[in-house]
Amino acid sequence: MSKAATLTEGSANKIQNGSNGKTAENEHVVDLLTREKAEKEKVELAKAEYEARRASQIESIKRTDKKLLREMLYQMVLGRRFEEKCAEVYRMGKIGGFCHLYIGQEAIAIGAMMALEPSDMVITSYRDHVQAMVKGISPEAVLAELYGKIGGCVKGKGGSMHMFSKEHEFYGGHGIVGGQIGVGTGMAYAAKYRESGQVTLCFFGEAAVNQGIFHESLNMAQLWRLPVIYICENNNYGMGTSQERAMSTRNIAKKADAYEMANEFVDGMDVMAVRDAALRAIERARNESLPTLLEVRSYRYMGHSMSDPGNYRTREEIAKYQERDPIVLFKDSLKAAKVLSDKDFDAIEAEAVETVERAVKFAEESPFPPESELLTDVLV
Ligand SMILES: Cc1ncc(C[n+]2csc(CCOP(=O)(O)OP(=O)(O)O)c2C)c(N)n1
Ligand SMILES: [Mg+2]
Repeated sequence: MSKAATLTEGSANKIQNGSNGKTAENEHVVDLLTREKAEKEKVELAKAEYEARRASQIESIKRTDKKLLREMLYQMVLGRRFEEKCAEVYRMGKIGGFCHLYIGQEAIAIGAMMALEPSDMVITSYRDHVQAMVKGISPEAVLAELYGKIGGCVKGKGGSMHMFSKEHEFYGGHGIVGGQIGVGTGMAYAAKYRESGQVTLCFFGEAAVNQGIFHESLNMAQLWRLPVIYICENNNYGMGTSQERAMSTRNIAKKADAYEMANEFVDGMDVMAVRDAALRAIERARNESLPTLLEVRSYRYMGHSMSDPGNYRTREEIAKYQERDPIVLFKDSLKAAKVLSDKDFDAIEAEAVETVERAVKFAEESPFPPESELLTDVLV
């Protein structure tokens, strides 16, 4: 136990108020105690928030089909177990290159994407494994892609950051921060031009909105009334840089006001809140051919990528967000609404674990691409 932790609050006050004995060591201890107290208060606040959130989530659950609710929870649990397995096999050297995990952010992909029609289109950043699976690419094909194997969704040539499937209307997996905002806007333009009726969901992180492409795209989308939904996954960090250090304003959703575009702030820990906001935006896109910007506030539990030791934030900060874990929250709400029992949850958990094990077996057994694949599907 640290020296600070063994001190009582009274002795800390004494240190703080004492007129003499103000040593550098004392100041250090006071600093630690103040920080510790502030972090504890944050955790208490998070617990209270969690309860309020649960009450509103239950209301939304009551309006939703039970089979769909079960599937949503399954997809969230599958995403979590899949990503935990990715971290495990990455450490074993099975996956090479970059690997950005989505743990903590599952409510965004599941809430937004499960409100779509299968023919709608999705594009995202390099943090793309869970989105790929929710769009219908099998866990086997996603994991084999991570392994660089021929059974992967792009024959092992894309890897972690470049999941793609035209068949599933999933258009990547992009490594250039913000690059997909321009491409997603073009996809929505194409859908409108062809009168296909498709809606485009375009995901990106909060660090991407400081780039010109974000503003150029939003301007065009509103001007040309494009059926696109921009989803900013605000996890508060762009690699090791917090939003506070990089952005003049806290409020990203409001940036759309500059283009007279509809916008909403959404709680990214609440899968039903994400779904409800997505449904409103999808209706606007489909029926009025108008874009929306959703700022979904969330948090990633793991580092930026597997090689990030995460020295820029405290353990307490991560714990604060884990108090509001989106899967636990949803599970508790479903139980409180008497939609699912403990036995149902166990079955969901078992099914997810089994699916991940099947994916591992497939990825392990799938061969590496043969030499004949070296120059196919690539621009030369
Ligand atoms: C144009 C460009 N600049 C810089 C980078 C390096 N880079 C990779 S990820 C990243 C942070 C992006 O953060 P954010 O958009 O918030 O997404 P998150 O990783 O949090 O999901 C940066 C700066 C890049 N890939 N592309
Ligand atoms: Mg971010």
